[in-house]
Amino acid sequence: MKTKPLLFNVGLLAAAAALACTNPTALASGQRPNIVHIVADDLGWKDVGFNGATDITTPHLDALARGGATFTQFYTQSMCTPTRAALMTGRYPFRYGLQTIVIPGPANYGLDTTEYLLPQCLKDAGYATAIIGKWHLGHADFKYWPKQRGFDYQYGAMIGELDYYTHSDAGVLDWFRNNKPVKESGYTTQLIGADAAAFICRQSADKPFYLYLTFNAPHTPYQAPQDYIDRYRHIAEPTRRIYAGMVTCLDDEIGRVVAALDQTGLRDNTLILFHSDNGGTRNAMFAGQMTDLSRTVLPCDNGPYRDGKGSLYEGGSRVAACANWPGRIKPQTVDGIIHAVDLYPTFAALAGASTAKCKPLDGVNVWSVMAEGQASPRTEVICNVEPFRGAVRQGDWKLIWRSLIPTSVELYNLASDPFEQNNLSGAHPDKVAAMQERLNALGREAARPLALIYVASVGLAHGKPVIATKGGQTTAPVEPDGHSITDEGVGVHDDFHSQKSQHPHHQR
Ligand SMILES: [Ca+2]
Repeated sequence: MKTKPLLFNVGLLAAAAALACTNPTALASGQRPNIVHIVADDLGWKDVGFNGATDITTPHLDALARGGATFTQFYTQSMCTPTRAALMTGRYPFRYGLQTIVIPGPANYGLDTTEYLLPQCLKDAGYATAIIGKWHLGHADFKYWPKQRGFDYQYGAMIGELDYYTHSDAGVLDWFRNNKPVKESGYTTQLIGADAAAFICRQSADKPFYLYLTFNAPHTPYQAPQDYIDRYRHIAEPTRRIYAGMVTCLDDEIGRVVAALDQTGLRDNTLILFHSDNGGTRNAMFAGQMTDLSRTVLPCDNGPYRDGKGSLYEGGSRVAACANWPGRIKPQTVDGIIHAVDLYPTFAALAGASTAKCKPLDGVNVWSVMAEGQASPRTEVICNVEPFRGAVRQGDWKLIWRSLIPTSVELYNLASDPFEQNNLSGAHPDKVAAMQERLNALGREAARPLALIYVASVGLAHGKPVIATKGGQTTAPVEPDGHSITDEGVGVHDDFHSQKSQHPHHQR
């Protein structure tokens, strides 16, 4: 007799869901899938339950991972703008000048408008396209904005870092819907989740959609609703406590999106892919500008992987990732190598879209890797090519080359040494030389980094001289502990910076 009220409640819930989210014609199997592409921002590799987090709970992500594929070698670039450019173009960012750092707020450049972007490609194939969340591929000119680059619908931020409640950066509002400023209250993670669920409810079953759902969480500044922070009273370190709340809120909003797919009957014909855009921040230089780092212990945990965001070590670009599509993706752990550039041709193939308008793609179709765990067609990853450093992985071997003085060359065998502790460059001079030549060849064809051009133009502009005066000193133009753009280091210097912000969660 206990089941009767339960059934009644389930019926009520179903009726409420039907009212909230009606979808009259459910999709038949075999149709082109909807794609919900969820990107987290600066999430630590180990800060999800499915990668072994013990102090942060992510039940919705864990359920997606358990029912689908969990990826152990899913690579991105090591920072926001380069990764997002790789996703949108299917091409490495060194090809069009976005390989170095991110697009700064005051900068006026963006992703080359001659690139044929993923949303353009899918839209041309009949998909509805939406970006809900963060863009960070150009904001100073409308020609760079996502609505102008193939997205039918846009909601969220254009730049890289914003206050979760005021939705602004340095007093400038960075919150838009379809290019129009939006002034509203709310926590960005929850606003983004709610808007994504509403978008899904608006879709018709006869037109597939691509939803690029790019949360700014858990990027700096470290802010979370108090009730989420209160769930983590057992975490003593205050920033880690807030960060844990941010991650669980992100997880709840992903749960809301999955629920919307269930309610609309679209779940069975929807591929959900989740990944971070880069590793968790382990170096204060890459922690954004809104957080007082003198008072902050960097909270992200990349588990055993070396270093984090901004670095060419694995912690910078080997990210938490999983994919789920009931009946189509086999539940298992997948070890094949996947890179962010591979998503474009993979999604295009699923959508039946033509990539003929693309410039030469670096990405390859990895659907058999994702769905079946087959051997990956990708055997090489160009981690990055910059004028001052580069890294390449070929098979199990990875070369990290710092070309600044002092130079350094490191060679690791990731099969036997995935945490990059034993530099074997001295024992394999021929391999080092061949991999250096590969990077040099790519360097010769690389576009000049737009960030370096921008910074040089700002730094060398003829401005007001700064001269000390009697009885006082001028303000130093660069803070004593400041970094130059090329000071991020490759090799020993990365460790120097990251060790300054070591914390107990980070295990080597
Ligand atoms: Ca990021």
